[in-house]
Amino acid sequence: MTVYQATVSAPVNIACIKYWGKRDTKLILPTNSSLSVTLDQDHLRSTTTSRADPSFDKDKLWLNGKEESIQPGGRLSTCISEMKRLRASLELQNSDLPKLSTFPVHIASSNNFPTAAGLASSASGFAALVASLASLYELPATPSELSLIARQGSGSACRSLFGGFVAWEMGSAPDGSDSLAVEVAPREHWPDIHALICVVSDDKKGTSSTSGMQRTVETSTLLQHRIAQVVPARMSAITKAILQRDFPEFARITMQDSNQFHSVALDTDPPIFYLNDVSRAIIALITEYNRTAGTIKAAYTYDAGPNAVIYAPKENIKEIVELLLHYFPQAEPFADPFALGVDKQG
Ligand code: 2P0
Repeated sequence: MTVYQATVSAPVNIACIKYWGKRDTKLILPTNSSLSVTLDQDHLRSTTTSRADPSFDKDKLWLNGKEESIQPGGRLSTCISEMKRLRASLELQNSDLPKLSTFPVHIASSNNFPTAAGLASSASGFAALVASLASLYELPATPSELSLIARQGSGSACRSLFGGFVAWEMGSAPDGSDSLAVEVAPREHWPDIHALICVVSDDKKGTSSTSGMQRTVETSTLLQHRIAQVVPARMSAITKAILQRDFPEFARITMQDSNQFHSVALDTDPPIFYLNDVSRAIIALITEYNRTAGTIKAAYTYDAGPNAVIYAPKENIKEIVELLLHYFPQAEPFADPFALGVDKQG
């Protein structure tokens, strides 16, 4: 008997221009475009195996070994049914194909990074889920086409379908057909940039991204300014900086955008605080490091939590790790820098 099964993994991505706000919560259409770097270390990935079998009684999903319910109409269910729809249209074109679209699927997904790393797993998780179903169904879809579906699982997931430097173009179509991820530059274009993940706290965050960003959309006037006046120019400027491998410019924009994202969180009613005192001390340290160097040698960025991600050219990583360990000697996780690219120690 033929076994229909596929296993695919997808990496974590960290945004330089932040996604924060939806104009359509069901389709997950953002209020602004965003841009990220996909981390290419083997140990920061979600791996998903999908299997289709007519003997299964229904679709099921296991996350890190624990079964999760698939709510009808929910994000998981949407991604699975969209992928089945693509398979069904392929089967219509080629009647020799087995009718996998009619079989229930069992999906098992796991992350190889500890939850303690404080990294959101929804981006890599939904990207891996969609990629594994695309492989199972042998869909001739491009990463951008798959990103349309991963986006409906979790917005940031659409960017994890590509490696390297990736933009999520917000699009304007009401049906979301042009809200997708595109490659800005492959990883090989700029292998010198590394990322250092500094675990400040592994506590579960107080406000989830999904509910936090909606509160921001409903209450923050600063967000409206950000959407209209700030992000479009930053998207062009950072794309240019990436294409020109201009680190100081890339870093300046990345830090400004992290700061503005946390400002719109603070401008939300009631306010949302993701940074803590240690996060702010790291911002001060990197600022001082750059000031004394007379040039920008490192960029910090923070997502919906207190943990820092520091982007820097490879040659600066060792110095930055030593600096962090000097000022935060108790912060043992700094000793394990996750380098982007060629090696673990930067
Ligand atoms: C980002 N974040 O661009 C931003 C920066 C957090 C801060 O994408 O509701 O988990 O699933 O679409 O993708 C977090 O948002 O939210 C996020 P949903 P998601 O990476």
